[in-house]
Amino acid sequence: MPGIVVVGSQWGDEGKGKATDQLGDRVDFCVRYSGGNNAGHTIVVGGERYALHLLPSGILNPGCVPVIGNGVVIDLDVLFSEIEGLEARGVEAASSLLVSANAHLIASYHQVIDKVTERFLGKRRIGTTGRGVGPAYADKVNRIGLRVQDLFDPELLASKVEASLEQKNHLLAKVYNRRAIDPAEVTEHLLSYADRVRPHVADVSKVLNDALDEGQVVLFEGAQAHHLDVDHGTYPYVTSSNPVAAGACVGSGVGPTRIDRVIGIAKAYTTRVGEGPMPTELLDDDGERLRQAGAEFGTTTGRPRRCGWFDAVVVQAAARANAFTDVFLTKLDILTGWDRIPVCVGYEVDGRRLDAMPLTQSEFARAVPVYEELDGWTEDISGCRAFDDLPKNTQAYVNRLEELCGAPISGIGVGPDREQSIVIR
Ligand code: 2SA
Ligand code: GDP
Ligand code: MG
Repeated sequence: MPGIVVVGSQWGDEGKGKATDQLGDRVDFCVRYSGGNNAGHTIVVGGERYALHLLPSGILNPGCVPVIGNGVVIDLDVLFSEIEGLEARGVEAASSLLVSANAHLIASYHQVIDKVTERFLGKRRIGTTGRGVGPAYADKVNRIGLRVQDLFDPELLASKVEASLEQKNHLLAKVYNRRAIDPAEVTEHLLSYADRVRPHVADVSKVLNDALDEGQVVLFEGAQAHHLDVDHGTYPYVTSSNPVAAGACVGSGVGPTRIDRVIGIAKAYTTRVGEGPMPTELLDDDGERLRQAGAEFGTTTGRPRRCGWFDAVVVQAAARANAFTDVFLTKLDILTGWDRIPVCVGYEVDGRRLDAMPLTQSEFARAVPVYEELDGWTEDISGCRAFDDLPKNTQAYVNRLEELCGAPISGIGVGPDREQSIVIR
């Protein structure tokens, strides 16, 4: 199974970091293919917690080559402070890192635009992470983006920054009442990284295709999730890239026939951070109880995550569009202690019963969940390492979710640590 994609099946923070890290000792290359440092992927090894934003989670496994593909937007300040942070903790992060020459850069002005736009939107804001990710992708699509390779052509970089800022400074002054950003300062700052970036730049598409030809294992680590995808998600409340499994091909330069396995990561309940519809959201004490039990706060921003019951309709849609071969179910331990656990199996929209997501976001925003209630359990399951160790009601919960998701559950997370997992198949 040489080409494997890990993808979020809900609205992010399902535990993709942990799942990726776990596969890591069998993986030769670990590739980030979309998003930027809006992501926050947490890995816990022997009680030590690592939060990665830009580097692939496989980096904690010696021998696994970390790769940043062309589909990623890179904030160089974050990249190098992440590398330094890991090295200070004894993780050799930089030596084998490969970065695509075609990946785009996040400049300081992208962050400024991200923040002022959100403020300007007011009630209609997206709830972004404020890291400049959306504006960097907007420049990419507008063909005024800065790429890694531009760091090695200072004149080209300077002219691109100037061109991009001409428009933006106008907007900042006239619409947002902000002072102009100096293009020379931005260019100089970016160029200060050129010598450190140079040794990492590679033809990522060629490296990965050669590795796959040799039978090596390449793991593509999705950031965010299916329902945050700019094409398939709950638009406009989405990120500005393609986290879906197909994005692994676009964002790294491998063809679809090279992907053998697509693992959907699904949390045993639902969370979302930022704005946008979430039918099963609990705005009462139950939501707070899930948030506290699951420590549901943004890994990047610290924002409280919105919490609710498992929405099988949402996961089913992701399973279909990403062709999940299997599902890794995470944070099952967090559900310990409830008498009954509701699971959303459909919606009611304007008096109609739906078994799938409605066609329009206007309808989805009005969707009222239809719940099926399953029996809960009280036993601590964090020490379980085999499916048969789980209490009967927990097994029944997993089995029902598997039926509803439309893909076999291949693993279960029962705690944040690398060791706290049950591998089923
Ligand atoms: P952006 O910043 O333009 O990508 O924001 C657009 C939407 O995408 C959501 N988004 C995320 N959702 C969940 N987790 C993310 N990463 C961090 C984490 C989030 C944090 O691991 O916890 O720390 O707040 C992530 N990144 C982007 C975002 O909330 C917007 O809804
Ligand atoms: P990602 O963005 O999908 O990688 O997820 P995050 O790292 O943002 O959030 C997931 C959180 O849940 C992190 O704090 C993980 O350490 C934690 N986590 C992952 N899997 C499990 C699990 O099975 N049980 C528990 N209790 N925590 C988990
Ligand atoms: Mg996260």
